[in-house]
Amino acid sequence: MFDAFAKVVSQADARGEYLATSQLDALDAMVADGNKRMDAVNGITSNASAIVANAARSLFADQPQLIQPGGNAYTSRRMAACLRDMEIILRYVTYAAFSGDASVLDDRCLNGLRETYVALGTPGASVAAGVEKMKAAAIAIVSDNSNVTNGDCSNLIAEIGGYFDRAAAAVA
Ligand code: PEB
Repeated sequence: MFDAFAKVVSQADARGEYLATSQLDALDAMVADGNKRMDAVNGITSNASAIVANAARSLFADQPQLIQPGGNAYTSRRMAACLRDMEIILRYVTYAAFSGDASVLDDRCLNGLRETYVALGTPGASVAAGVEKMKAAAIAIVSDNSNVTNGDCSNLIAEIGGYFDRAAAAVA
């Protein structure tokens, strides 16, 4: 599990090289924009329940077969497992956003998840659709610049969107 700093160190060490100026500049920019990152993570984290619940509701509206008898989220046990899975994925996306690196998401959440869903008979494409709905809600929260110092967050928003896309692609 890396953050952006440890990742750069690890890559440089693997080549036996000093940190490159371009790498130092990139990390310098990340530090300079650190408050944006913290605000974004805080915004997603403090709205996590609503993000999950609304995404699930929207997913079941689009794919009602999931909650009909025989569906993959039918019975409260499976519904609970589904909401829990979405919550887990969102939590790891917030860790990746905080770290500025996807490795925590990859190593602790996505690795083997596709195979798990295949084994369970859970439709990965439906999970991916739910993740994309969480992405839309999270990006809307991060993009809302009321009550924060306004600045350009386009890079950060693209980065965070990328973590959701990565999670969706891992199970689709
Ligand atoms: C992954 N999900 C399920 C299980 C596991 C995971 C390991 C089996 C064990 C259990 O039921 O608890 N666990 C989860 C995860 C990590 C982890 C992400 C990462 C660290 O440790 N059903 C649907 C939707 C979808 C869904 C498409 C969006 O209809 C999910 C939610 N996951 C779902 C369901 C089950 C499940 C288990 C329904 C239960 C499957 C079953 O028992 O039939």
